Amino acid sequence: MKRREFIKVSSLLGTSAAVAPPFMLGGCVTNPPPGTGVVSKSPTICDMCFWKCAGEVYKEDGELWKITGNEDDLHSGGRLCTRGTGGPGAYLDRDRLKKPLMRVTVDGRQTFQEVSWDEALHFISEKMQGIAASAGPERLAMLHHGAGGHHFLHLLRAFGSNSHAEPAFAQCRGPRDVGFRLTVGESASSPERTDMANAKCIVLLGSHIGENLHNAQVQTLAEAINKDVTLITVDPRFSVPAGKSKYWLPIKPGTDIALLLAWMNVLISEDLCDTDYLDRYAIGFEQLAEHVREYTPEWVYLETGIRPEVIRETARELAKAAPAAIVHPGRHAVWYGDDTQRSRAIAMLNALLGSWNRKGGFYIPEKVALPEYPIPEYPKPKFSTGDAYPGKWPFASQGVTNGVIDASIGEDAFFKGWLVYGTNLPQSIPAVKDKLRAAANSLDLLVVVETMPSEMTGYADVILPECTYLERYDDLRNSGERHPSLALRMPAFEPKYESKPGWWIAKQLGNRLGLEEYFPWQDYAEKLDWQLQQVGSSLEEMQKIGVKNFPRKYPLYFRDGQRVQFATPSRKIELYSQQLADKGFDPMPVYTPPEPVPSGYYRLNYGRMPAHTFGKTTNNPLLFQLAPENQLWVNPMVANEWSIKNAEYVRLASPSGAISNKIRVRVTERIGPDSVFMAHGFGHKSKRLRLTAGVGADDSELMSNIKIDPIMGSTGMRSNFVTFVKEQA
Ligand SMILES: Nc1nc2c(c(=O)[nH]1)N[C@H]1C(S)=C(S)[C@@H](COP(=O)(O)OP(=O)(O)OC[C@H]3O[C@@H](n4cnc5c(=O)[nH]c(N)nc54)[C@H](O)[C@@H]3O)O[C@H]1N2
Ligand SMILES: Nc1nc2c(c(=O)[nH]1)N[C@H]1C(S)=C(S)[C@@H](COP(=O)(O)OP(=O)(O)OC[C@H]3O[C@@H](n4cnc5c(=O)[nH]c(N)nc54)[C@H](O)[C@@H]3O)O[C@H]1N2
Ligand code: SF4
Ligand SMILES: [Mo]
Repeated sequence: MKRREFIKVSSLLGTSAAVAPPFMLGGCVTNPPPGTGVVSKSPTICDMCFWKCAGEVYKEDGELWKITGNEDDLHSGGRLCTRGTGGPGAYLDRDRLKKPLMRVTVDGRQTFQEVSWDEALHFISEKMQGIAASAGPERLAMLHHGAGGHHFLHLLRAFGSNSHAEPAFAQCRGPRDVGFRLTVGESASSPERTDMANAKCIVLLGSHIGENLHNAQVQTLAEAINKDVTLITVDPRFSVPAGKSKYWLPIKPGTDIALLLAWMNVLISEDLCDTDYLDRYAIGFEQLAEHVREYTPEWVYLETGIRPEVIRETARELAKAAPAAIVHPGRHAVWYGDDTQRSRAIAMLNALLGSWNRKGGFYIPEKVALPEYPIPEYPKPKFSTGDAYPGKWPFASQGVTNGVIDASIGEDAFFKGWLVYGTNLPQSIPAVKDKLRAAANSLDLLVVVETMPSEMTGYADVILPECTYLERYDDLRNSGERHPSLALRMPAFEPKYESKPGWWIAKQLGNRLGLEEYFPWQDYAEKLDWQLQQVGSSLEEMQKIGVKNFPRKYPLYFRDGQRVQFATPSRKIELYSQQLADKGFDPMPVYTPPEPVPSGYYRLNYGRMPAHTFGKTTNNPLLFQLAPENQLWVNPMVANEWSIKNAEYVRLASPSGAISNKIRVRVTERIGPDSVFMAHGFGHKSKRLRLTAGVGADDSELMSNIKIDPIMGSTGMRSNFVTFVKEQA
C-alpha cells in the first residue's frame, strides 16, 4: 500500500493576471459608468453559503458587473447579504483550481501534476471499478456539503453505494434534527420553520442571528423586532441580537439544559401550559411534571447564573405570548455532547407553549411536487453508512462524518475509497488531521472535487476542479418552506480555465462506469427543462424569471382541534421518550454541569462573522477586503491580567499543546472573563490560498476536547479551553 504525503498544492498551478478587476474598488462592487455598454442579466442561486437565495447576475458587454437579489424571491426577501453580493469574487479568485491534478512521485517525492480530464476520469473510474470488484461498491463513501453534491450522490447511488456523510449533520444541525424528530416526529427544517414575523415572544438560545447571516431569518427577526416582539437572548456573549433584546440572559456556558428545565418547571407549577394542546397531542406530561419539579429557578440560578426572578419573568413572557412564542431551535447545535437532549428540551418547551405548527410559533413547510427525471431504480446496496460503525449512535439519522473517517483507517478498513465534494474537512472537523492522514494512507482512492486549493485537496489522489456556481447549472431549488417556489441556477459565463460543472463530471464518470442509463440526458439543461415542463413551466421561462412561486396546497398551521398523527411511535408529541429509554438513554433531558474551566485557561467560544462563510469565502478578493482577518474577543479584566492591549496580536494554546496562528485582540466588555471568542474559518494553512493563508487563527486546531453525543454521534465543540501565548516583540 502506498503512503500518501500531505502535499501543499503548490506552484504547479498557473497564475493569472495580478491586476484587480475594474469593479473591485474599495472592496465592494461598483456601478459601471452610466450609459456605457449593453447590460444583460441571468438568474442564479447564491452559493456563498447554503441558504440558496435567488439572485440575478448582471453583465455589461459580456463582463461581470454585479449580482443582486431576485425581487420575486420570497425565500430571500428579494435581497442578498454581504456575502452574496461578494459572489463575483468567487468567480474571479485568481487562486481557483484550474486543471485536474494527480498525485505522482517525482524523484522520490510526491507532488501534484496537471493532467487531462480524460486521464483523471480514467484513473478514477478504474479505481472505482477495482473497489467494486474486490470489496463491493458500498465500500466507496462520499463526504460532502452543498447543493452541488447531489450530482455525485446520484453517481454514488447508481454505482451501488449509499454510504455518505456531511459535516452539516454531525458538526452542525444533526442533534437538533434528531432531538426534534424524537419529540415531535419532524425536524426543525432548513430553512428553519419558525414563524418569527408573527411571533410575540422569541427566545434565541445561542443562535446569533445577525452575525449568523442566514438572510430571510435576519429579515423576519428584524420584522418581529419592528413589531415589538419580546426578544429574549440567552448567550454568554453580548451578541448582536442580545443588543436588540428586552432580556439578555448571560448564561454560564454549558448550562442551557438547566435553564430550559427551569422554564418548564415554572410553566407547569404556575399552570401556564397550553393544556388543550397537550391533552390532544402529547404524551408523558405527568412524568415531565414530576421530572422538572427539582429544577426550581432557585436551584437553577446557582448553575446558570440567571436570577430566579428573571427565569420566572421570562417564562411568563413566553406563556403570555403563547402559542405565538418561539424557542428557536438554533442551527449549529453541537455544543457539549448532550446536544440531542438540549434540542429535545427546546422541542418540549415549545410543545408546552403549544407553538409547534401554530401561528407565530412554527409553520408547516411545503415544497413544490416536482417529479424526478425518469431513470432506472438504483441498485440496492448491501450495507448502509451505519454498518461501518455498528452499534454506535443508534439515533443517527444520517451518516456520521467521524464514523466514516474512523472506518477508513487501516488495512482492514470498511471503506476503500472516498469522493469528497465541497467540504474542507481539516477545518470543519476538530482534531481530525491525523485521522485524515491515516485514512488517506489506507484508502485506494481519494478524489476531491473543489473550486479552491483547500487544505482537503492536500490529501487527494486526484483533484477535480469544479467551476463556480456562476458557471453552471445545478438542481432547481425546491426547499420546504412557507411559500413553495422553484429557483434556477444557470451559467452566466463559460467555465474558466479547464474547470467543469459537477453534473458534467458525474456524467462522464457514469459513462466510463457503464452507468449511462442513469445519465440519459445530453446536458443538465435538458433534464431541468423536462422537470419544469411537468409543473407547467419550462427552462425558457425560468431563464427569464429565475424564481417561480407556487400556491400552497395545504394549510400553514394546524387548524383548531385538528386531529394530527405525529411521526413518532406513539403518534403523539413525546414528552417522555420510550424510544430513548429502550436504548438506555434518559427518557427526559437531565442536566449535567459542564466541565469547569481549568485554572489559567479560558473557554474557547466561536461563531460566525457577517462577511464570511466559514473558510469558504476568506480568500474571496471582495470579501477579504471587507474583513481580512478574525479577531479574538477578550474581556478587559483578562487583557489587563495578561497585559494585552487592544489590536495587539497573540497566539493561543490548547491544553494538549496546539498553538494557533497569531490573532488580533479586540478588548471588549461584550465577552465575560471566563471565555474568549473568535469567528470560525480563518487560519488557513494551504499556501495556494494566497490572500488568506496564515491570516487569523483557526478555532478547529485548538479543539482537542471534543464531546461526542452518544445518541447520534455529533461532535460537541464548546468544551475547549485555551490560554495565551504572547507574541515576542
Ligand atoms: N471549529 C469549528 N468547526 C466547525 C464549525 C465551527 O463553527 N467551528 N462549524 C460547523 C458547521 S455549522 C458546518 S455547517 C460545517 C461546514 O463545513 P464545510 O462544509 O466543510 O465548510 P467549509 O469549511 O466552508 O468548506 C467548504 C469547501 O467547499 C469548497 N467549495 C466552495 N464552493 C464550491 C463549489 O461550488 N464546488 C465545490 N466542489 N466546492 C466548493 C470551498 O472551497 C471549501 O473548501 O463546519 C462545521 N465545523
Ligand atoms: N455570516 C455567516 N452566517 C452564517 C454562517 C457563516 O459561516 N457565516 N454559517 C451558517 C451555518 S452553516 C450555521 S450552522 C449557522 C450557525 O449559527 P448559530 O446557530 O447562530 O450558531 P453559532 O455560530 O455556533 O453561534 C452561537 C452563539 O452561541 C453562543 N454560545 C456559546 N456557548 C454558549 C452556551 O453555552 N450557551 C448559549 N446559550 N450560547 C452559547 C455564542 O456566543 C454565539 O453567539 O450560521 C449560518 N449563518
Ligand atoms: S444568506 Fe447570503 S450568502 Fe447565503 S445564500 Fe443568501 S445571499 Fe448568499
Ligand atoms: Mo452549519
